[in-house]
Amino acid sequence: MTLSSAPEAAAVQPALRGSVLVVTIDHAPVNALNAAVRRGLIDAIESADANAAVRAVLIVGAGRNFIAGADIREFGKPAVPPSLPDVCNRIEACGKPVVAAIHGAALGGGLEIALASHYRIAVEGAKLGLPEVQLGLLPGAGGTQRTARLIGAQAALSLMLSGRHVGPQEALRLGLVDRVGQSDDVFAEGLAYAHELIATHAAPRRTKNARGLADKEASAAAIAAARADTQKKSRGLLSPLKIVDCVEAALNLPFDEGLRFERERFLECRESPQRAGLVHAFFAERETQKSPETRGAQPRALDRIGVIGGGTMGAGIAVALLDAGLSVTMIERDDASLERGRAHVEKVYDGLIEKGRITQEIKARALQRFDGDTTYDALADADLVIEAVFEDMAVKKAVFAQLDRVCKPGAVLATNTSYLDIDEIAASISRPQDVLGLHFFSPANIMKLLEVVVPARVAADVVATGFELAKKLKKVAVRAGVCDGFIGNRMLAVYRTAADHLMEDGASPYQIDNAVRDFGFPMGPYQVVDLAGGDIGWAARKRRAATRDPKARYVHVSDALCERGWFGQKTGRGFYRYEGGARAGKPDAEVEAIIDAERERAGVTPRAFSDEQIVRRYMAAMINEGANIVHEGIAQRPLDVDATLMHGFGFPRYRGGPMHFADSVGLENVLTDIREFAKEDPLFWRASPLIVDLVARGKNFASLNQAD
Ligand code: T1G
Repeated sequence: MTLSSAPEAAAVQPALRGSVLVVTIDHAPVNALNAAVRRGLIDAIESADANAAVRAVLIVGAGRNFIAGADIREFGKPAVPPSLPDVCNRIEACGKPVVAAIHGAALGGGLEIALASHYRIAVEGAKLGLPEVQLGLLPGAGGTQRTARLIGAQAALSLMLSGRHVGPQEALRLGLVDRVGQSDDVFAEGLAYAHELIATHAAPRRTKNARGLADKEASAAAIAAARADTQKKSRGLLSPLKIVDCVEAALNLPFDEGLRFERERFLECRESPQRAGLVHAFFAERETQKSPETRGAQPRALDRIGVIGGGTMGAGIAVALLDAGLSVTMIERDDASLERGRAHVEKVYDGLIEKGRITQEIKARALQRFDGDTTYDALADADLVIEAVFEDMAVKKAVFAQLDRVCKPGAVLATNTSYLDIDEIAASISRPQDVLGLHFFSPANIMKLLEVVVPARVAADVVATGFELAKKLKKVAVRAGVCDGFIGNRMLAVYRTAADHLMEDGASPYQIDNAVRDFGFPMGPYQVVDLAGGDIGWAARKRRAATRDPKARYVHVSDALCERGWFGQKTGRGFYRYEGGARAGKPDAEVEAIIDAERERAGVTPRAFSDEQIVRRYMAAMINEGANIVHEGIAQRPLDVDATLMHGFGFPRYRGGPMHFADSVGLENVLTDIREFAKEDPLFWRASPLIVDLVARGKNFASLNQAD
């Protein structure tokens, strides 16, 4: 019996090409720096130093990227030597000139490897950056020390605090790279550069000796400015201020002490719950793209798209499609409505121009791909049609009847409905297998979340088409089953009710908003109501009135405000007063008087709540409904709920979403809270069977996230 098996290609492949040792990193899918790659790099550099025939070293990545960074999947697991800082220090200490040739991503530890090299060349399409801050970390392999020395404190802080990617030309201007290749053949460009260095007898040029911090006064000023700005903006995040401290250490300490300073702070960040939350968010928003349908079916064509309706949603969806380079035909019922629809689209672009986000030219180019019509016949060759008309079943069915009549076989017919029964819409036409829910969030060209709602009879390739569209629109798509509110709005209704109960029991809406903002949301629930318009929730409550459990507690405060026409910002007052059209509202004594009257009517004796008590109830309600949604199969996994709440409802990313947060506080503790609250209101606080089962088995939500 032969034991041979195809040797797995080594993660790092050194090969001598003349007098250049070419070190190729080959670790799919993105050349992340796992233990094998780190080991292979050190061995390659050792061999270069030991071999007199080697006169230069060239480091290059196989596949589409140089190196994507440290292997994020290793965090939280026992460290395996060699550490990345050791690898970088070993590269920098090499006795032969080391060239890093960059294509695709050189991010985080990937850029740190390049910075530890002596010379750097990038080719078109390369993206360089230090995005560790987006993972709750900081560049922990010498990046804070070398980047500041190479490009100066201000540029280094801008790069590390934003986590943004820079292209080859900007990298050249900053001094991150020495050359930009003439061709996109990264290997040839890198080899040519290495030969040139040999021919000119170039010595190793160590970044730790770079003089970017020579102007101590300017550097100190840049650090002070960054610290002040970060204190204002970092909103509870741990790593940004530590990045500033590390750059200050680079200014004031010898290199090796600066490395030690950086390493201590990196480890503090790596062990923090914020890193765990942000890394979970990173993987969750990629895992949601995987569903049984996307694994098993090919998407249909997506070249010509129709949008029915030119209102706020229709226009926002049209802009999202145009921004993705797609062609859009908008259908409205008559010329005047169509003109209004086009004006809505133009208004979105003009707003972005006003903010300096885009140029007139980008708007003009986008509008070249936009046309409109008042007859459905214009959609005869559309690949996909998305309707965003009035939220009324009869209106939607009439639209789908027209689409059924004119659209070509195989066209995907999607509804943007927020809550109507998509199975009922699908059953109303001859091709239910082509009907899908694509639930955008307003403003549709900005909000990343797209709920792909899967009716019972839809074809798998239609669902795959919905996910493919999300990828083109650079949105986070989450698969949702059909129910009232799908995933996000269904949860919102429940945790908003929990807030209403707190309000009637004694907490003011202003205290609730403040507590929720301190938890990390950008706005509290009552600020959200005032922004979106209280009339929307009012209509939903009236719609649900017929099916609401009469025994369920019902707080009338919101209805009382709506009955007065106090819908929020658009009417100048809601829960808050917006004097002179101000966007920031002020608490309103009249609202508090209404709340007192409602408490009296309900026979409630108000009691005080701490912010911590408010957040525990708010989160317990959110987590419990999220568990029900997973239990019922409306969401595939807890991580799908996390991605939905983070990308559509402002859940703080560093907490990883409600289900990850529940695991971090302990599911048994959440269940204990729910059972405690159920003593006051057993109907509202019914523990989800999923939570009861997981706690009984000593499991958590993460155990349900494993790829099936
Ligand atoms: N580690 C492990 N897996 C990674 C990874 C990483 N760094 N980056 C991507 N993946 C996986 C990803 O989960 C997906 O897996 C597949 O690769 C394709 O990813 C010490 C500590 C590189 C621009 O933050 O920005 O270095 O779903 O869908 O659109 O200072 O991935 O196929 O199973 O995103 O072509 C810093 C993170 C790490 C870069 C490619 N680096 N990655 O985009 O593909 S911390 C980052 C990205 C660090 C040091 C510190 C992008 C990309 P699967 P993808 P893409």
